[in-house]
Amino acid sequence: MHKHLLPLLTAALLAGCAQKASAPAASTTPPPASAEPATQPAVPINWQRDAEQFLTAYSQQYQRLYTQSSEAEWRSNTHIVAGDTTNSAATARANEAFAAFNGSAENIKRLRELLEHKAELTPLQVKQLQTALYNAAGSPQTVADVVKRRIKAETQQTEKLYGYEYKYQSKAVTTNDLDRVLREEKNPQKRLAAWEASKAVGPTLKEGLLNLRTLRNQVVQALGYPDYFSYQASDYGMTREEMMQLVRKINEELRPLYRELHTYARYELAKKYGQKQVPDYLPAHWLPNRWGQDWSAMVDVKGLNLDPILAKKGAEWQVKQAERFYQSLGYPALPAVFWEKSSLYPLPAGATYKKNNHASAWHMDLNQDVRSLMSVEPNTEWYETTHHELGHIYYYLTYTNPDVPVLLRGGANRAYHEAMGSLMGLAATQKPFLAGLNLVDPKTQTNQTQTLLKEALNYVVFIPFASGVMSEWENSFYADNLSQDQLNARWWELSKQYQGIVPPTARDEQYLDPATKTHINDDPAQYYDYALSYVILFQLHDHISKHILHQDPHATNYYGNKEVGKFLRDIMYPGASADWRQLLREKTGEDLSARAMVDYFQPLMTYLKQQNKGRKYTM
Ligand code: X8Z
Ligand code: ZN
Repeated sequence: MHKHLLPLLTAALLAGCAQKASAPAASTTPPPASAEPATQPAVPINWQRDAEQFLTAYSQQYQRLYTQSSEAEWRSNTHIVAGDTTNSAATARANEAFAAFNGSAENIKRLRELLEHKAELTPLQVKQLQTALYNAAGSPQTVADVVKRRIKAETQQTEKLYGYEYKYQSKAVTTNDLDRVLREEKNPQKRLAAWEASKAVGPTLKEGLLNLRTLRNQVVQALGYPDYFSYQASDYGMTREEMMQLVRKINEELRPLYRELHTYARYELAKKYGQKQVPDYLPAHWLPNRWGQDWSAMVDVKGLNLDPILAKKGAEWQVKQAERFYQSLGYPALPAVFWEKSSLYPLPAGATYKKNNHASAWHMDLNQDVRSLMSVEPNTEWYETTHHELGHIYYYLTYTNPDVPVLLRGGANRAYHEAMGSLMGLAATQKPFLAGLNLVDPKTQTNQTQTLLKEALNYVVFIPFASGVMSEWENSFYADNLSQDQLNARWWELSKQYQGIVPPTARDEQYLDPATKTHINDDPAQYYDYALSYVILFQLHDHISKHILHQDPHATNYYGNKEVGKFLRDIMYPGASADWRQLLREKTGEDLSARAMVDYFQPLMTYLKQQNKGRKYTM
């Protein structure tokens, strides 16, 4: 694959020696001692100009190979045919080419060389070079064979996960079907069967996941990272320990509220399922979500139930409505390519192929080709997810501008990227918003405490899952080399400790329940992004409500407010060229903190304590 690199590197090296300095920063720097023979007049190297030339050529190649990789991945995730190897072979080829470029020894050498002259470069150049070096560590060609095996194993793992045929009541079903049972079914036996069906994919992924752990760790170790978890945390400018400390702190801050919710849920669900004994820990199949990460379907707020409204409007309406919301804030209409090339809805019955049914958003070419992969059905969960995905899409479109170089077309950090659309999802479920759009009757009295409870069952309940179970498990898995005969035991140990959830029946090591979560397989060691994104989301929402809209954060209507749009666009615009800590401080006046999230739900504490009076607390 070096054929792509040679012209580029030659150009960069030639430029490095032949031209005169012009920028002031560089002209004050003496040339390296070995650069010129003593007899020649010393021509100072213009590091800024050299870096610029290198980055221009590098970025062009990067964008081209990135696009080819995206196209192949898109195909692999939207057309999964059991036993077919054409897609996976093409994807492996494209990803290998991209990896070979990113991790090429020549590029790494040049990046390091330029970064040695950091002081003479512009901050924007330094950021780009650091990003390129970070990318290189994902696929260093000093261990080309390991990288190649990782790529192959990753493609296979995704195909296995999404090619899997789930069975419930001896019929083939989708995960949407199983999720519906878990949201709506009252019969505990049927719930148990659906929950177990949703976990049946786990064991098929065990060998692949263990192999991926080794390969992922080995790849980043080649450039000096201790393990894959540390590598992912370094993207925030943090060590693994710092990241774990941060997510543990967030978890502790929300723990008192979670404890109340947990107690409440045990008693309410026991009642609902006709159980006389209230269990100390929640059986996993009682909860309206496969992993117990969102319990909001437990509560119906009279007058605010979106499901019947959405059912009438249909799946397409939700995507269009989400677009309208963004447009109302001043964002542009989605480009034609989004509608032409996205895969937004479940496959028709009888399709001869499968697709990745977890929602995602794609910036195909780091330019205008943006797409989303979803399986939207008309219900509250997908309504929020649709807003979430369009948040990614509008983030892509906003930082695709002349001031943001290709290499920095990413979020201020990964959590920002997750926060934007989730924020819009929250805003799009608040009563004044829904009333303004005539989706609910503004005159109907609705219960504010029930509304807040439903929100807590979504946002608060998520925290111990994301910052506790997922992050701790992956930390053990990648950094502490969790023993392969402890994988499931550790998972359930953490679920009990953080979520207060236990498996319905013994789940020994023949199962691999963590692997049923897509991110464990294809978005590794980054799930704390979502925990942090919720924290940031509430910080942004708090600021928007109080300082832009002058509305109660519990009852806002963002719709049509151009100032809100400007606030969000200003955060999105610089992409990863911004310093994420500085940006948060600038925009909200605060450092990253669960303060706003805790405040938002504080009114619920009194209510829950009252409800839980006399009940046994077990966490
Ligand atoms: O995975 C996602 C997004 C990916 S773009 C749909 N989320 C997490 C999950 O589903 O587990 C959003 C919130 C949590
Ligand atoms: Zn997302």
